[in-house]
Amino acid sequence: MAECLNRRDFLKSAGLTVAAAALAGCRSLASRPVTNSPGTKPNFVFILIDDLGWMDLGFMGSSYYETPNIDKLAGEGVVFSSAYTNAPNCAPTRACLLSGQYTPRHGVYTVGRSERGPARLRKLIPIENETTLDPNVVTIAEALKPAGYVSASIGKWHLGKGAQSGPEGQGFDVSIAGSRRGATRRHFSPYNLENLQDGPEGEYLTDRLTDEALKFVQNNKNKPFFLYLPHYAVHTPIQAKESMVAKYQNKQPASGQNNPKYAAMVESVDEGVGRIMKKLDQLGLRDNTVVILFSDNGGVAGITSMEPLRGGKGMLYEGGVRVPLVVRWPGKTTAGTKCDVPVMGIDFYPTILEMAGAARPEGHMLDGESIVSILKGRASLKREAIFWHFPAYLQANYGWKGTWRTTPAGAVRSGDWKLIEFFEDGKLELYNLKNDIGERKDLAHKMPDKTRRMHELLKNWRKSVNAPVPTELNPAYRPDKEQ
Ligand SMILES: [Ca+2]
Repeated sequence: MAECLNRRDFLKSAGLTVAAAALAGCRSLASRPVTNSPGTKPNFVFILIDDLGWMDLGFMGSSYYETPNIDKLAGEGVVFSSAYTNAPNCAPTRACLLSGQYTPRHGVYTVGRSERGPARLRKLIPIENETTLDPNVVTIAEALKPAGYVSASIGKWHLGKGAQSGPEGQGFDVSIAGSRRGATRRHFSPYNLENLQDGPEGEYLTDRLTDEALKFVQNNKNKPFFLYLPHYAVHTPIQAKESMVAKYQNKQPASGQNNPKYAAMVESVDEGVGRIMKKLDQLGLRDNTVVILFSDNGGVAGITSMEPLRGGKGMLYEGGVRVPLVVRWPGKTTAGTKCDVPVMGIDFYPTILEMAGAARPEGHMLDGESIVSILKGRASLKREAIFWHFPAYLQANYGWKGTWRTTPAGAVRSGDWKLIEFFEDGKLELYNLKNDIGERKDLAHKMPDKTRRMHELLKNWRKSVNAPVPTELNPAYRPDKEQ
C-alpha cells in the first residue's frame, strides 16, 4: 500500500541500510530465522507504552533517548514505519485494540468528555463520548479463551472498572493496576492506584509493573498466555528515577528532544523490556513467544518531538497517530525486517487470533485485517484505506499554540495519500505523505479530483460504520466575545 517515507532517519540507528529498504511491502534485511516448537501455541506479550512518540526510540532515529533493549527487539523482529493508532489519544485507541473495531462501533471516541476547551469557541456540539467499553464487546482476551489461553492485563486500562467493565470483566484472568484512570498521579509508591497494592515507598511504577509481568509469565510458563502490559509510562506526570536522569542532563539535546526526566522514563520502560526478554530466555519461552511493542498515540508535543512529523498527541496529523511498532514472531518472521505497509491498532486482534490458530468470535465484527501475511514477507493487505473518526474537541496543552489540538475531524489514508476533514467548516486538507511526511503542503486546492475521491472514500466508510458527524451548532458559540 505504501512505502517508507523517511528511510534515512528511520533506519540510521538500526544498523539497517537505506539501500536495502523496501520500496513497498516488507523486505528482509538480514537472514536469521529462529525455530519454533511445532504444534505449540505461541504466547503473546503485548507491550503498550503510553504516549510514546514516533521518534522516541533509538532504532526509530532518536540520538537522545537510549533504548538498547527495544532496539535489540527491533533488530530481531519486524519494524513497521507506518503503524497507526486508531485515535490520537488513550482510551479510544485501547478500545479499538481490545475490540478490533473502529471507534464508531463502540462509541469510545476520546478521553472523558468530548466537550473540552472553551465553550464559546466550540462551533459545534460534539458527539457524546462513551468512557466505558461495553462489557458485551468480545475482547481479544475473550476470543483467545476458547483456544486455551490465560490472559493478564497489567497496567493502565482506562475503559471502565470492576467485574463488568474492568479487565476482569473483559476476559482477563489476571487484572492488575487497571481501572477507569487514564494516568497515575505518582510514578513512585505510594501510587494510590486501584487494583495495585502499594509497594515500598519510592518503588517505581514501571519497575513494579514489570515485576508483576515477570510473575505472570513465571506462573503460566506451561500454558499459552496473553500478557497485555499497558504501562502508565511515559504519560505525565513526568517522573523518573534520579539515578537515570543525570546522564541525560549532560547530554546534547537532539531534534527537539531535550527532557532528561522524560528520557529516563523511556529508559525505564526499555529496561523492563530487557527484563522480560531475559525472563523468556530463562524459561525457554523466547522462541515460542510473540512480542509486540506499540504506543497508544503520538508523543506529547512540548515534552518530546515527533519531527519530522507534524503535531503530536491529540491531533490527526501524523505526529498524533503514527507510532513505533515492532513485532517479533520467532520462526515466522525474519530478524531485521522492515515494513512500510500502513497497519493500525484494529489489526492486532485478527492477527493474534490467526497466530494463535483461534477462531474469530461469532457475531463480533472485526474491522482490522490480519497482518500475518505481511509479517511472513508475503503480499500486501487487501484494504484500500484506513480511517479515523474523532468527533470531539481537544484543547491545547503543554504550550501548544492556539486554542485547540483538534476540533472534530475525520481522516483517511490510502496509499501515499492522506485527507483530513474538519467538521466545523468542512475544510479538507490533502497531503502526499511520500513527498511530504510532515504534512506541510496542503494539496486540496491544487488537486480537486484527488481530494474529491479521497473525501468520497471517507464518507462511504463513515456510512458503512454509521459514524455520527456533529452538525448541531453550539448555542454558546461566541467567537467574537472576550473571555
Ligand atoms: Ca496515551
